[in-house]
Amino acid sequence: MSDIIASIATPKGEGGISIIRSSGMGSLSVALKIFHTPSGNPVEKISPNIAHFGSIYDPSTRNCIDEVVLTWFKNPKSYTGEDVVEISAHGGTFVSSRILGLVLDYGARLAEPGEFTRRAFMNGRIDLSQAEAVADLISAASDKALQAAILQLKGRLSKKITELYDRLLFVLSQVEAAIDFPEEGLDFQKRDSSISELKQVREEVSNLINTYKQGKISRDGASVALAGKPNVGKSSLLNTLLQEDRAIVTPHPGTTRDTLEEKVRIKDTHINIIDSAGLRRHPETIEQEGIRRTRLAIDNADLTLVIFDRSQPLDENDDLICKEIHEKPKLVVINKCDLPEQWPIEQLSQKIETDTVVFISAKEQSGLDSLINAIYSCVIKEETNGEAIFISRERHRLNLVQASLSLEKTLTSLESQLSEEFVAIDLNIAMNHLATILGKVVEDELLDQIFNSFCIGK
Ligand SMILES: Nc1nc2c(ncn2[C@@H]2O[C@H](COP(=O)(O)OP(=O)(O)OP(=O)(O)O)[C@@H](O)[C@H]2O)c(=O)[nH]1
Ligand SMILES: [Mg+2]
Repeated sequence: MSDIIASIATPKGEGGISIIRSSGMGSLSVALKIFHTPSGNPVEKISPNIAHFGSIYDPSTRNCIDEVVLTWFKNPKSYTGEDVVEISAHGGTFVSSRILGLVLDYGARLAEPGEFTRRAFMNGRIDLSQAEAVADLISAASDKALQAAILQLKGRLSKKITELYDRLLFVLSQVEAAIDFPEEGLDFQKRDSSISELKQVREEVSNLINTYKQGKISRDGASVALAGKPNVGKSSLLNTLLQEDRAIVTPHPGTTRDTLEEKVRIKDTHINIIDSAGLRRHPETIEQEGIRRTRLAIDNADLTLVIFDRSQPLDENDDLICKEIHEKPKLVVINKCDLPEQWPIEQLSQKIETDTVVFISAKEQSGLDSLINAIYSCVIKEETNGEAIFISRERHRLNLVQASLSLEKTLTSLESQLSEEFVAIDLNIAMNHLATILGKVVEDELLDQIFNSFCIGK
């Protein structure tokens, strides 16, 4: 039996309402020690799922502390699957921590981060991928991220993984029957149909793996690096996209020394835009570290905006950036188009692919719509429809890759007529990897890692 946990479920600070939430067997009796009718009498009857208006009293002083609304969610029909009590108090920092203090004094203990959701998982209300979706939903910063999280929370991914698992289980049952009755073995027909089923499952697993890059972009946003020689207007562009003076801009080349990352929402998604030191040959010592960081940002970016200054002749530093960015996903941006042009665009096409070029003025804020459209179509490769199932977490990808490798081995064993024992071992490993995604087989350490990233009260 689990103990009673409690915490303030709403964010720190002052607000309209603060919710003190508790969960566990006996959480209602704890609440009823401090919750009374509006006139201060003990409450005789509480019904589940109904908001009850009343007052919180400190039993030691008989002082009224707040007027609140209490709701009891009776197990198993609650977020955690246990008895859950939510006290909605006035949203003051002191009053809510005072009420929490009373709940703790009368039998609860403070919840760890994510412990409510962890209990929901332990009690089978949700599986592990759905628990992860709760965290994703809370941190979602765009419609795309929100949609990805809600589909996962509603069990879209779990359903697919369960379906694949069950199909493997069916194959395994045939293989195990052959192990149990060796005189019969896997007859030709069953071996053939198992091979074809395993191939189909492997195909579906690899389709899911292929959704990772776009799924991750939906969840976390794409990372977009700004690159170019010093003074082309990288920081000005960052500020323009953010609509605030975030980065320092000066007329002196070499102003930005460190990387600076900010979130910008574009359409239904968001990007993490990274401004950094301009690349140039023969940098001063102090610039070298900045340039190392720029290269790192470009290496890790989903897209790099390669920026050129239209108002100054192209030089060896522009050549340097063209060379370095050669193989990377990029979008060419010509800045300072408000000033007289110093070179024809053809001059650039000899140095870098210029299929899509966007002309802007970061200073005058012109060309921004085209830039935003171009960034969007570079990072969002295909429009995912509402039905699409995709993965967005590295943990899921790794398990699917492992499952796929084990399926490969299973198929090789089956095709080369190896003994059924070998087939069963690899098939079991593949199934275990799928089960790990759902949290059916999972180490405490992994659970700690997942739930510790939650906020307290969730
Ligand atoms: N006329 C004009 N000036 C611009 C434009 N964009 C930037 N500038 C100016 O160019 C100078 C350099 O701009 P920054 O944004 O600091 O350039 P940067 O690429 O970040 O430079 P570093 O940090 O030194 O690498 C500043 O004086 C800006 O006001 C533009 O579109 N038009
Ligand atoms: Mg700068």
